[in-house]
Amino acid sequence: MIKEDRSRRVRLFAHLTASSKKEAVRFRGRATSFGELDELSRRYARGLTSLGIERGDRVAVLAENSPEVVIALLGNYRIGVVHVPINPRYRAQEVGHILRDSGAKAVLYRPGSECSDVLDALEADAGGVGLMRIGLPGSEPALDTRPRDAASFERLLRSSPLDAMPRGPTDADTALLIYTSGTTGTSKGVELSAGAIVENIEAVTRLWRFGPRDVLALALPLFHVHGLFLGIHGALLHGMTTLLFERFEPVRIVEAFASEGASVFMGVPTMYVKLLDVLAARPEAAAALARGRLFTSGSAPLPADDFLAFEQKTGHRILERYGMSETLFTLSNPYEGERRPGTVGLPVPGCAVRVVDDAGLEAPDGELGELVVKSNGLMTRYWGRPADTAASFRDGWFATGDMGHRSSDGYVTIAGRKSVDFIKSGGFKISTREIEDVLRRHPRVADVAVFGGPDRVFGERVVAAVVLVADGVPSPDAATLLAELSSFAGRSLADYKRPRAVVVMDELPRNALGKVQKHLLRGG
Ligand code: MLC
Ligand code: AMP
Repeated sequence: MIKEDRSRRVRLFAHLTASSKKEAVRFRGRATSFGELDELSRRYARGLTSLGIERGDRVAVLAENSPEVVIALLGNYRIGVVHVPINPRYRAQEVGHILRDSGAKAVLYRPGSECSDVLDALEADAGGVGLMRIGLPGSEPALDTRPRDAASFERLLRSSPLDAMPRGPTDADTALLIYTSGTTGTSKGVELSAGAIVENIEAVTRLWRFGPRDVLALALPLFHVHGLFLGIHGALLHGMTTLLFERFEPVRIVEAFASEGASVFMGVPTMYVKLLDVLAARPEAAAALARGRLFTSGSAPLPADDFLAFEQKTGHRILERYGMSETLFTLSNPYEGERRPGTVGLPVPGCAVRVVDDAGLEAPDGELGELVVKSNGLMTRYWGRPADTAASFRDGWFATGDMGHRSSDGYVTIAGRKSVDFIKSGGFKISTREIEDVLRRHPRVADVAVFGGPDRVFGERVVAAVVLVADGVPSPDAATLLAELSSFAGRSLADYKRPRAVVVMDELPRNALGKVQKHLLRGG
């Protein structure tokens, strides 16, 4: 019989008991110790079980950052429930897709927030998606009797704790289902096992010398792999204290380094652009950030100019690394040794990277090709999409769709991507097709193509090229048209997917097969 391995999964829990008195999470001045995380996650797990939720079931978490999200994550790991984080900026169309596609049995949400309106709208529209609601503590009083809720989170925490780690879940079990935009209109669920997550996050964070004396300032959202895995899992695995923020405010990050003992910050490049603004306006901020041990960047390219400006102000060379929901983190600049601006460094231990040409042959040093990877953090599969899973591999290597080249000493530089059908804005991956499908429903729009234009703060911005309906009605001026289309898109899609610029055209440039040539739009 094959031994059911639990050895990596349990490493996430080691510090809950070994460092039980130590502060694990500080949030809005409130401290939760590792011991409290242990007890509360056991109670939550017991409470969830009493609602009939068991190993393999999916539980969605539609909420802003808070310690409750960490408690739910650990509780879900305990019983082998699949944690499905959802961006609380999402609108009903986006949330409904994830809830239906994942077949979630329950959703954690904050009553009284916009997310409750979204859940109400879904229920009214589709006659309910057949899931239990669990209300997180929030602005509304904690009522166990709220009509739509199966339970309140607080009531689950009043359950008696589970005695110990249940024997059920193994390292191979899917622990997280992370939805990521693809080149199609709807997002795909990426299944990640507990074993793969722990293996990869340990490899990266050991490289970065994470340790119990570090204090992590974390303002990344806990619904993507960057904040949830490198951030929360990294801190749990090393017994580090996390200063958790609901949202990113650069001044608060500076304060965390000035007076709250922060030593590590990880962010997307947009956060560094905003930190540089604070550094320019407040000279004392440089000394505060200079006290830190490590600053890392990822999820989108960090411009070399920002790397150099940050170094000039704070003395820190930002450590840039590369990753993806499907593979976790496969390339990183070294901790010791040269952190080379504009590059994502070398393969992480346990990962391998090749740059290949169209025929799948390794490209010579310095030549552009697609990055294909092997990773100790590789997804198990796309949830319910065997054809997509199979199509994403080439000769056993995961094809990332990112283009890049490798220097003679092994440093990889990312230089664009194969597909023009998605955009990375402020670290969020956005499907252009999803926005086109929505804009096409606008009465003025005859044809539309969405593409990524350059943006100083967000890296890329959403731009819509539109052909207007020829109905003799004079078209509005550019600003009015943009406001109209942007608010129209915002009714169905998260705010950051709204177009930030509109270009009106007589017709879209299409090739002989009818496909829009977006590279021509981007070029002009
Ligand atoms: C916010 N806005 C954005 C945006 N974020 N616009 C475009 N792109 C974005 N990413 C817009 C809002 O719509 C709003 O517009 C205005 O900015 C102010 O909103 P806000 O909420 O106050 O913005 P802010 O909090 O400053 O958000 C910026 C941010 C956020 C950088 C903190 O975008 C963010 O948390 N990004 C991180 C994403 C992430 O974690 N990615 C990791 C993916 S995993 P208006 O018009 O209403 O004013 C991955 C793998 C890997 O990629 O390797 O890591
Ligand atoms: P996601 O699907 O949200 O996990 O985003 C993964 C994508 O983010 C990758 O395929 C890259 O396109 C991009 N990405 C991540 N890290 C970097 C980086 N350091 N430089 C450039 N692009 C990056």
